[in-house]
This record gives sequence, structure tokens and C-alpha cells, in this order.
Amino acid sequence: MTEHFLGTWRLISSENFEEYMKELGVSFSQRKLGSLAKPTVIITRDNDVITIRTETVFKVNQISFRLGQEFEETTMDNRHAKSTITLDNGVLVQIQKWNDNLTIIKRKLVDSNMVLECTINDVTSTRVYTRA
Ligand code: DKA
Repeated sequence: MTEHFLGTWRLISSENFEEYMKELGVSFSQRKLGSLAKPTVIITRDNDVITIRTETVFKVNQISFRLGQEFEETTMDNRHAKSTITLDNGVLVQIQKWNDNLTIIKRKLVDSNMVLECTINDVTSTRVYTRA
């Protein structure tokens, strides 16, 4: 099921991302960079280990994980978080926790695009990636 996510993706649209980053607690300067960034996301799999590599002109971030197994990550904006990613009806659901905070990042395939829904509290950002 995860094979549909494999490949190289580039961002084509982004809604409400500034508000989402604000709610995450991202600093003003990082938010400006985050808003300008048009990431390329490369998703690969080696047996049961999935890797999501996010490349921007200012930073590269990479996570590797097994579905359902918690892992530690340092996010693009330098939060030290614990995440668990599961596959739920074809949707990759990432629960990311740090301090007493929680954000959910859902990745799903819609009309051959990869759509991210990033939610924290009552703020959701929708980001659409197409195959590069
Ligand atoms: C994405 O992969 C968005 C993932 C969330 C990034 C959070 C913070 C970035 C701040 C520079 O499209």
C-alpha cells in the first residue's frame, strides 16, 4: 500500500501554512523561510523501513521509520519530537509529540497528487505535492 507514496514529489500549493507554523511555535524568521520554501520530498522504502527526505534550499530533513513504531526526530524547525506513523485506509498518519504538544500530519493520494493535512489544535494547513 505504501508503494503509491514512493517517488519524488514537489510542492505545488499550500494553504494556511503560516498559521500552522505559528501554532507550532515556529519563530518569525523561520516562518518566513518556511513560507517561501517549495520543498522536494523523496519517499523511499527499504524492506519495512520507509524514508521521507524533505529538501529545501535552506535545509534538508530526513526521517526513517517502520509503520507503527515510535521514532525520534528533529524537525525542520528544530523541535525534538517523538513520532509514530501508521497506515490507516491508505492514509499515512503521523502523530508527532513534543513537550506537551501534538500535531497530526496526514499524507494521502488524491488524483495522483500527494496531499498533506497538517493539524495542530484547531489549525489545519493543506499542502499539495505533485510527482516531479
Ligand atoms: C511539509 O512536509 C510540511 C511539514 C511540516 C514542517 C513543519 C515546520 C517547518 C518550519 C520551517 O510540507
